[in-house]
Amino acid sequence: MNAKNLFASTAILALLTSSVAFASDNQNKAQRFKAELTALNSSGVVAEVKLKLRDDKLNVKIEASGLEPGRIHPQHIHGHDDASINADCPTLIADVDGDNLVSVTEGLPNYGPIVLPLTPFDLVDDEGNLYYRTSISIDPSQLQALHNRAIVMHGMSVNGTYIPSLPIACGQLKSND
Ligand SMILES: [Cu+2]
Repeated sequence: MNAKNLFASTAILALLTSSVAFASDNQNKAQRFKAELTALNSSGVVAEVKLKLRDDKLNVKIEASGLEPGRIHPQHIHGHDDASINADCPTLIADVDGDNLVSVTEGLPNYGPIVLPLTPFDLVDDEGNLYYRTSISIDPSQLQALHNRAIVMHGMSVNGTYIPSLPIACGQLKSND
């Protein structure tokens, strides 16, 4: 290898090394988000959700109260297909059929479809509290623009019938860095 080639390969090596260092810096930086959920459909449910996204791991913490004891309450990240549109939470104005409930479909114009289920869904304790921790492996491209997403919890009895899909709490995710 002559001096010119040696110089070129050293320069390329330096470039490679610096771009690798840059990539790993980016990868290791955790993004944190938080949502304060308020009740939907007069459920009385309040919840706080914290998310930490690093690389392909999403850590989820949920603390909720006022849930129906002994039930599984589906919980999801919701958002619009166009991730630049900010998902929000419906009010009773979203009740199209006039039954005084916002059904899961009536809320879709506000919070959009499910982006990611926060599974496993755990049983709620006898007092209606949920203290939830999980770590989900995800494809990071699935979770763009988390600051434009919302968390929705579901499941409540109406006139003695449990409706697992009925929205009971909702909150917008905000950056919590
Ligand atoms: Cu949902």
